[in-house]
Amino acid sequence: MNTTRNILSSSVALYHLIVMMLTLGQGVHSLPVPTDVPMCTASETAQYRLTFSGKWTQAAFPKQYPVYRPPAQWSNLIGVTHSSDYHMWQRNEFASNGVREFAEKGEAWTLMKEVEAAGERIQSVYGIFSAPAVMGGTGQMNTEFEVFARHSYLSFMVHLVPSPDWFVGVENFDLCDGDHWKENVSLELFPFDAGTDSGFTFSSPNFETIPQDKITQITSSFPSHPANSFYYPRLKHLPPIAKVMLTKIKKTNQIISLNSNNILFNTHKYQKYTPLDCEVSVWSPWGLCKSKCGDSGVQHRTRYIIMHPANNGLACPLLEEERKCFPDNCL
Ligand SMILES: [Ca+2]
Repeated sequence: MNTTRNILSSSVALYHLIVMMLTLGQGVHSLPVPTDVPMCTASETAQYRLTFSGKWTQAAFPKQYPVYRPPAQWSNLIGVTHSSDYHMWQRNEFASNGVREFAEKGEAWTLMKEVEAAGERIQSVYGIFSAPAVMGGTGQMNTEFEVFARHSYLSFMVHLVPSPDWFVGVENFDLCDGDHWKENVSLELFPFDAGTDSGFTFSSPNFETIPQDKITQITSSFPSHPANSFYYPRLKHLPPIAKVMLTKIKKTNQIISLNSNNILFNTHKYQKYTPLDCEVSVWSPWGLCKSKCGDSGVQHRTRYIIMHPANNGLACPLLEEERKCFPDNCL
């Protein structure tokens, strides 16, 4: 209900802060950077257009798909351009407080303060940018950013709404390739767990993880618990839940129209529809044995449907069973 409004108002505030920080960031690129990685010898700067596409459909992710309060959607995108010694987030490492707040609530303030502090302290961050939220599981957001030879790395995050502490993103992607800038890059994105909230499903109530876990990738079999919203034991791999396209553009203020026909996503690896098998409860205890005195009778037990099948998943088994019995007490 309020989520949409909160996302919108925070995105407006975010732009003001970003403008301020970019202003503060002037001159940062002239400061020394570490020399333990191959230097990027490409021309000084390059400008990119980033297109984020949500692929979070009910067809691909039928289990517990959030349809209301709030429906499946994406937060703002928060991105950073930086040198190799900075990490916005890293798999198998602990999330910072800023990453935690963003992964849990889509709130970017603390994260942006951390990025700003890193820029001042170790001169590893050149810029921070954002793209507006996507109101739906599918749909696109676009933004542009600039990289420098000394700050050629991109990292970003987008929070899944609703979710306990789940996000997608890119960690330390180098746009420089020796002496030139990469022209077109498309990356498939998969969900990550920030390790700070133990909720299993998209709409789980807050449940802080104590002690904090490391950031891990969520797969169709991990966490290995049937209650998890991404647990699909029939799938070897989850389909990508989002994609990002990075396209080098001419450094002008004109909007360059993207010819998306030139960029081939590798969609054929994945089924469009993820089968979801029926899940039923355990059997109830056997009921009363109904019979006439001296005769054998029948008794019943039942079970109920926990999850209805979807997309050609296995149908539900029988929900009621009967067997012969002999009454203990004959009146
Ligand atoms: Ca978690």
